[in-house]
Amino acid sequence: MSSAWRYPRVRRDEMSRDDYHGTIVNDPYRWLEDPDADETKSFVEAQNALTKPFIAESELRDRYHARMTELYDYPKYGCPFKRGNKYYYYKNTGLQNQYVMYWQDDLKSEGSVFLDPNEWSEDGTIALKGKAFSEDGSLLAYGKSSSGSDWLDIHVLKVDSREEMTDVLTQVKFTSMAWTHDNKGFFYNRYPEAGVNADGTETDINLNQKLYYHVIGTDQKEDVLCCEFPDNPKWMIGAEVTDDGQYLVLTVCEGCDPVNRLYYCDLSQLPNGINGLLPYVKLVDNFDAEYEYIANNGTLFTFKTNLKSPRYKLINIDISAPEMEKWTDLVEEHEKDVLNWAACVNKDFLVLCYLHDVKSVLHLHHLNTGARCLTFPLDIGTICGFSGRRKSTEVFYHFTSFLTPGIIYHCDLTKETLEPTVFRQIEVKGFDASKFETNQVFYETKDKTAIPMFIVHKKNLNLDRSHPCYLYGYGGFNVSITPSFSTSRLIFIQNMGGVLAIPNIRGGGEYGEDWHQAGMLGKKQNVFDDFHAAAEFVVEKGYTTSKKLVICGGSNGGLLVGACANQRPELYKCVVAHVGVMDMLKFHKFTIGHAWTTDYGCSDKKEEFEWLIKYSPLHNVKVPPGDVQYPATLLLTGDHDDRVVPLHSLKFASELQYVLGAEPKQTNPLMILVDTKSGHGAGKPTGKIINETSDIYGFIARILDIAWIE
Ligand code: X97
Repeated sequence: MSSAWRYPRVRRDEMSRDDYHGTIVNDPYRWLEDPDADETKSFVEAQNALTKPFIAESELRDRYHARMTELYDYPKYGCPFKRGNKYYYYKNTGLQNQYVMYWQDDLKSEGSVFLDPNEWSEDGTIALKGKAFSEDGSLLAYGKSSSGSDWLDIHVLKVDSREEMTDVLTQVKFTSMAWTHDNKGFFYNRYPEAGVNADGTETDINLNQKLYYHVIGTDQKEDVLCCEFPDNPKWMIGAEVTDDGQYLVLTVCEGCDPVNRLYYCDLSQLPNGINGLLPYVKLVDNFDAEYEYIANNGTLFTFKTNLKSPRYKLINIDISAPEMEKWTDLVEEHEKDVLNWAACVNKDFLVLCYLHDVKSVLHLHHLNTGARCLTFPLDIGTICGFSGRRKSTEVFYHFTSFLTPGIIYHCDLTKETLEPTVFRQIEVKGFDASKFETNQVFYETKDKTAIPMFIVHKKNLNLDRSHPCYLYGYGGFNVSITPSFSTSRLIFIQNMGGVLAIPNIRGGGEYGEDWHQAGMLGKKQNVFDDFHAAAEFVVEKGYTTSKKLVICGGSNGGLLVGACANQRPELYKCVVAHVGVMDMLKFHKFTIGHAWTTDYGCSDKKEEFEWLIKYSPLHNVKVPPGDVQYPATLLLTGDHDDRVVPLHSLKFASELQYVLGAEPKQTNPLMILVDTKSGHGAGKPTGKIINETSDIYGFIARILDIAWIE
């Protein structure tokens, strides 16, 4: 490989600096925070002009693209769900940009197309995001989002005729959609200030979310403001109508922690209907715990909660006698497993999904006593989809794992035997699971905590340090990384001879709220230590060497790999950071970044500034000692990413190139790829997914000098 790469000249503004509690911190690329400035646009162009040819010159990139296009071309299905008297399901025939919604009269008949987002744009960049059928199933409210933005417009469809109503609601983000059972309208959330003319390229902070009620057939201007918290601009409002239609349950949160206030409103007691701020009753008026509505029989409510129960449990609260002393446990917290979700089905049953050492376990319980009736048989893997309702007698659940593309099970709960049947098995032509194996190991991290890790590779692998390894992590926000099927990673394993390693590092939800809390705020370094230890494990056991070790992460995981590369450049050969949070001193100033202070803290506070400055990727780039160089780096972002705004990656790329780019020993490239009409990930069209994964593995192949294995 030639010596240093010729990086674009990037202006440093030495006058841009901030005073954090007496510490002056330079911010020389502040000008990159303006996405509309010509200088920013030129920067992006110049960077893409360096990165795109570098990847295009990777011999493997086009083969990867062809293989991915071939292998990904298999029909994908979601669980059927019943609304009104129809069944609906999502299906992608293989390479369609967006999943299509189908409907059918019964499970035996053929489905036909009900709603096809592929018709909304040529390039598949308009996606369906959120939906809610009216109680009688006659109307569908659904969200349309463009170019991957979190913003959506809500539209309404007449189900029978599939005619579009004139209703279009704008300025909508992080919304609920909850119909009143009279089918007249629904509750949704809107940002009155930031939402005007926003398209997802702006970076304006999202504050003062409000809850509105929209009556079908009326103009959005007439919508009724139902709930707002002007004294608490960060609060967000979740709204849900109970199964019996009588109550509106409000869950108020102020960020990403699993905690919320809990309010309700008896909709049957509004003499003039919904015509103004709702007279809600406060059941819980603090952020001590999370409460999620599961079911109610009149005034007796069941909630899923983590109140003094980091692994979650079900409790009953009679809202006619709401004193906390009278709350009772319906299903107690498990001693080890985490209660992931719960659903009420078939009148008085509950389906409970637990996580046991990062693998799903599914049970059926009685709603009235909480007692368990049965455990559904399940392989080792994840329940990634479920449908079932209180007023329905059947459930569907979708199982997946590293080597199982998907199995949808159906269970008729009226049958005595309760034997689930395979409703649909997803097949990938050209994929033979018997050639691969998955193992779960537990390794010891810096402070001796045991961390689980999944390792996937070809059968009979020699542990001779010869294999490229793709180490993926997330490590935050109570998010659990569970086994799932990935065509792109299987190609890496099969055709690039790779090993996939996924450690379930702290900060995630794999073992409940304790696991999450052990990797946040002042303990965030645990997350990086767990990841470094995972890397050391795969090297020590002979799966790979540091020279062939690639670390990858997206979003909070982009922060993870950025921080890890800074801390241990000698341990990693290559870093792929997707839509990462890189400026830990300023993330709270843009779009919804303020919601992440629950995990990260905030530089406005002196103590928390001290945590953040220690690991912020942007602020910790240095030339490694001796002859060590910085890992080859590929940053990726999208111009419509309004979750983690692109400026994080733009500024980090600039700093990497400035600090390391002129070092003669730095032969590993430090590059960034910025996609257009692309966002944080949700709703990404298949064509873009295939291009992006081909670029990433093309980059990896060029860095690691990997030859294609047929
Ligand atoms: C978010 O940033 C989501 C932002 C909006 N949002 C909240 N609370 C949520 C929500 O601030 O959607 C929430 C929902 C699920 C999980 C966590 C929070 C909410 C809104 C209304 C009612 C109830 C809850 N997220 C993080 C993210 O994208 C991770 C998970 C969701 N990050 C990007 C974190 C750092 C990088």
